[in-house]
Amino acid sequence: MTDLVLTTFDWVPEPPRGFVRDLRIRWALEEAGLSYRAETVPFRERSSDHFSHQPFGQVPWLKDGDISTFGSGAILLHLGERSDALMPADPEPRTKVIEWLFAALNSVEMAVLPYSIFMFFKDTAATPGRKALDDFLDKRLTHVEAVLDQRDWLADSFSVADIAMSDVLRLADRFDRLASLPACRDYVRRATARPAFRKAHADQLAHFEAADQAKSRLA
Ligand SMILES: N[C@@H](CCC(=O)N[C@@H](CS)C(=O)NCC(=O)O)C(=O)O
Repeated sequence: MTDLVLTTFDWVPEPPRGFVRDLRIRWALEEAGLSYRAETVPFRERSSDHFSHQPFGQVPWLKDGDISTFGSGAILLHLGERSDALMPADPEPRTKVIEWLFAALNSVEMAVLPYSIFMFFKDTAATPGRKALDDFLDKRLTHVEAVLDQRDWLADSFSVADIAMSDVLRLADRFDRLASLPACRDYVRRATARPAFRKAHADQLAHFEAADQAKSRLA
């Protein structure tokens, strides 16, 4: 029996499908060839047990034997420790992976996420706050573009940093924000063409599709 258990929601509405962060973990597990089992928690009601694993009532979290860890970044790091396919053991390239993993989440996702919320709600009013966010995001993306123009992957080879960064950029791309950033667009294409991404993405979509079918059988 596998000792890796990934927890995600039992169901989510259509818009976030294909973007729920369990995808990052499924992807890493596929890249590393680690078998796992998916478990679910209700999307609608968040229990105290759910909060005991993920203190914000979110997903994903991963159980690895007796260890339970939440947050896609922490989980990617945890899995990186288990597989050279995700993070090299050699200290120099490993440090590069770690810094870029944090940069993906802390420098890029922190700007892409609020932008995506505005776009999702079609809130394009040119308020000062929105303009500041746009400028901030532009700067982050322009710097990532310059880096990706020089190399295929963020560290020496594909790693958990690329899982995080390409998934973050995928969200920007969803709202056409990479239109003038060809290196970012190519990077997202390169990353999402990987068989491990395709499998992880298909598995997430199939998971929520099965939930729809189960719901309609009960209706
Ligand atoms: N920093 C967390 C964020 C987790 C997160 O935002 N999860 C979303 C799904 S992708 C969620 O659970 N949303 C429901 C909610 O916030 O209530 C991570 O990287 O895992």
